[in-house]
Amino acid sequence: MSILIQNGLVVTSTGSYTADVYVEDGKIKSIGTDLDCAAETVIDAKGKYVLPGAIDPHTHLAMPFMGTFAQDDYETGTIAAACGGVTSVVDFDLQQKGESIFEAVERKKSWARDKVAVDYSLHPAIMDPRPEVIDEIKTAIREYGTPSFKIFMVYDFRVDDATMIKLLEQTKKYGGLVQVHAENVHIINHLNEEFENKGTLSPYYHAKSRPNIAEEEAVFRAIKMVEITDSRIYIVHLSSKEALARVKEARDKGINVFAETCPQYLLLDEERYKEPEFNGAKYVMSPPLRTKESNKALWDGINRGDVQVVATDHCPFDFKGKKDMFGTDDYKKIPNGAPGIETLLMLMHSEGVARGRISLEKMVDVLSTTTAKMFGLKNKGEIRVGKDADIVIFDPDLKFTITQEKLHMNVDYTPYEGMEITGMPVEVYVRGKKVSKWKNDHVEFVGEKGYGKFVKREPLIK
Ligand code: DUC
Ligand code: ZN
Ligand code: ZN
Repeated sequence: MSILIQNGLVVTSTGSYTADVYVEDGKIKSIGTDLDCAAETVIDAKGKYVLPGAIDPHTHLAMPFMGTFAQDDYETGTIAAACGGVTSVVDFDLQQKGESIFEAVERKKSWARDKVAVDYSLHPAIMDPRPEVIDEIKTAIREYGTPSFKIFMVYDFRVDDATMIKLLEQTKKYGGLVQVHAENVHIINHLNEEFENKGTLSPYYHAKSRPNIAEEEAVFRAIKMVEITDSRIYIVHLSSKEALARVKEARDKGINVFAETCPQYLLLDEERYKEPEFNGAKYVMSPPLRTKESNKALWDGINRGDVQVVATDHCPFDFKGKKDMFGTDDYKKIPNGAPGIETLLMLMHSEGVARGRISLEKMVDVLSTTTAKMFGLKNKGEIRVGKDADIVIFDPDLKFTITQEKLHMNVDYTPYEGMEITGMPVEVYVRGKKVSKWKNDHVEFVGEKGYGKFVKREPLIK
């Protein structure tokens, strides 16, 4: 199967240029002007961008959580990904009590098999850090192809600081990376108790129970563990300007701390929790939405390079039936999470590039190129000869109004309902196979479930 994409603007993380891109057998074979290659499919991309597919390294597909399951499984979640221009996902794989890392990885692979429509990999989340599990880190990095490990500083399945230190040491030794959900559990528990006593339990108090300082303290503590072990860490879903300041301060000192944020922390703010008729529950996620000041600080952090990756934390629960299942009288019982996998690229382009907040090249960097490097996806993340042909043909002028009906995520709402978008993917390819295309007024899935492959990732070098 061969494809010739003619005259598009090829965008890389460092520059953009007009060229033809020739794809054969799922790989980018050549790039140049006026390429003379006979191809089965020829695409006229004049006036369009040729982008590397976005990589979402933070998803919770089918994850059991807070008495229910995140609703998108590998089929619906990756169909939505394909329609949004996300060509690879790295999904969290929560190790269960008594499980080895190997068993956790095989279990989640079995959920993906026959269902997954784009390429994928897994980050094991260490929740039962028995000595043999700490030892298994080496094998996970070198043999399973899963060199990044998630830990939580909150929730019942959190790890303590001693375990964090052990994991930092192990990953440093063998070329892995610890990813941390950083919030201080004791601050949150204390405020939960206070709000319980006062009877202030509406969705707004979810945000108030998890203040910026809870994130800042945990980020600061995680950084100190990195400093003491001379290791490296990746902070997931950074949300507040105070926590970002701790990241910047550490990076300025040469400490290896990396940070990810998500569109919701760049674009939405805590006023959303005040929406009437329990609608604030749609935004109950952890960390919570912050203020406009934090939104702005995070865009600045991206431009300075203190935030290197933008991901989604895709973890959808229906508004009717899930968000309101137990939590109408108590924010603590509302399942935490929101949908986002399909809107990642359109939001970053429309709200980021089109509004002049970031450059086109920076968008490609934080959605694809640095993400691939950060997580050892060596054949992904760039329009470059030899890389997988994971390509988005993107029309920067195409208009779309976000509405749940036209999206594919298996959930009954989107936090961005009604938002006017400028710029949409018109054709999306995974290893040279078309998986989605624009038709009339929305993107349609044209791929195949089960086509996606598990990608064994490389060890990550310091
Ligand atoms: N936060 C969420 O909002 N959902 C899933 C897990 C998490 O940490
Ligand atoms: Zn998290
Ligand atoms: Zn998450």
